[in-house]
Amino acid sequence: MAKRERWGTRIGLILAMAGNAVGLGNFLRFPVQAAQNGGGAFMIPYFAALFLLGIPLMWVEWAVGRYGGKFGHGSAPGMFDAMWKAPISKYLGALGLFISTVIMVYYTYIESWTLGFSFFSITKAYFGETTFDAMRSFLQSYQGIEKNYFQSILPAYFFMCVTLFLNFFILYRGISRGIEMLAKIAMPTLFLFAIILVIRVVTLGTPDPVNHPDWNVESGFAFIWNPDFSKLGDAKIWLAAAGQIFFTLSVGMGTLQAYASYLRENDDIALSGLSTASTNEFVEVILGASIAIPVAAAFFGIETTQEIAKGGAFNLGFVSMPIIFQKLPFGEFFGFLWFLLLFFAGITSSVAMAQPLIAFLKEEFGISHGRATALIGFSVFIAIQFVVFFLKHGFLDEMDYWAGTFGLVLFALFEIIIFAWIFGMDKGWAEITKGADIKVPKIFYYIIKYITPLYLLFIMVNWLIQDAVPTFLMQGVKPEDIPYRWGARGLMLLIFIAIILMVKVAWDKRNKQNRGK
Ligand code: LEU
Repeated sequence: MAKRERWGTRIGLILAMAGNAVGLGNFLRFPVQAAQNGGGAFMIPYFAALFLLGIPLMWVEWAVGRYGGKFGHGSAPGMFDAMWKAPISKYLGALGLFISTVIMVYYTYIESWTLGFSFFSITKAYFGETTFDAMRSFLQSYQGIEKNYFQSILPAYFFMCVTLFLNFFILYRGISRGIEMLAKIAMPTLFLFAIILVIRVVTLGTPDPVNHPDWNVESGFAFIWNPDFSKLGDAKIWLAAAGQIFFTLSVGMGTLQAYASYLRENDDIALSGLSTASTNEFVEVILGASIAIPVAAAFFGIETTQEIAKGGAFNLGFVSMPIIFQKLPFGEFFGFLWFLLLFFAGITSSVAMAQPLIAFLKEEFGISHGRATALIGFSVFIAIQFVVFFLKHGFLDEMDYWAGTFGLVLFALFEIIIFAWIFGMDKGWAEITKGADIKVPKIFYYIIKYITPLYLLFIMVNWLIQDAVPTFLMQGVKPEDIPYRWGARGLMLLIFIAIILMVKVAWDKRNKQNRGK
């Protein structure tokens, strides 16, 4: 077996894992989800999901990854196959490869907007667009949806190319010289930028005491942190909270496992996994929660902030934030920090999403690192064209729904059943605690074995009853978008079939070789 790459240092590994988890989800998705789901009402199911789904799955995925790595596998098909010798297991693993690949395609495009907008901040390009309509129109003309400030999609296309190039350049340099190095630079910078922004936000007070004495940062914090028990009966909020935990921690997509596969057999995973989850949560609920919502509450009031959040995932980050920057002294500088912070958060996540596929091509097909990276870079470049040009028709939303919301839960359900019930919880527990630098509370043995799978099952059943049919039939989708949405499904199906076929070919080849021996 060829010698596998390794992480250079422990701190590098933890930063890379934290970089994988900390992403646009922490700064953009989280505030929007919290605001859409009633602020304080959201946080209770959120923490429940963190302790019953997020942290247990974090440990499981590190264990699955380190175990698979022992057999030379950095992607889910091989990992599942190592834990469960049944023909189907590698195909269930293929789902993991599919999810990370699809997310990579649309996520890098959003990430590239942040790079663009950091440039537009420092050059004050959007200064003068001071109303919601004007700023929305700026964003939409950048995205090629209308013609206004930008007459073509070229600037967006340019930043997309730069972003893709940077991603694949880092991936080309490999685990420790590429991904680890990036994390060592990007993560501390991200922290610094976030802290500067938080300080700026909390010192804002009440920007307009005469006309709007109750519009202030405190009201924003109160909105998020005053628990609201009245809405706990609403299943939607529980599902949204679980979805956010999945997305933000990067569980259920095969990327944490891929990173963990570069550990040595006796390296700790208990403490490292917990550190990763804690770092992510610190960034999300302390830093992420202290920027977009409080600042919007101070300038627009809580009601409008909730309206903004309801207007979609990008309204808060790309529309309302730039309006606020224009009201601040040195706003161009704070805007630059905000969007560059998002870019760093994004790129440390997007490289993780390509890693399983790279590992797959190298390990299961014997393709060289350079060629595997180039091949995937090229494929992502082709696929991203659809996202860029059909953005207006919901292409990105469709991919985000099936891969980034639904797929994660389904994959995690398969994974935990294989880990806790087929591989077996006793062996699984031994894996999690092997080499551990902390004592993992025994209660997690039972949580992983019973509660997490049941919780996931509950989510799936709820989805089947409530959402499956209307979503599948695209109820509520604009009629003119339906063909494009089907197009997105077609593209995803194509990617899925391609991955399944590759898995089949790789295993057929391997079986033949084994028989020949
Ligand atoms: N965990 C990442 C984030 O919070 C997302 C994931 C899809 C890579 O942005």
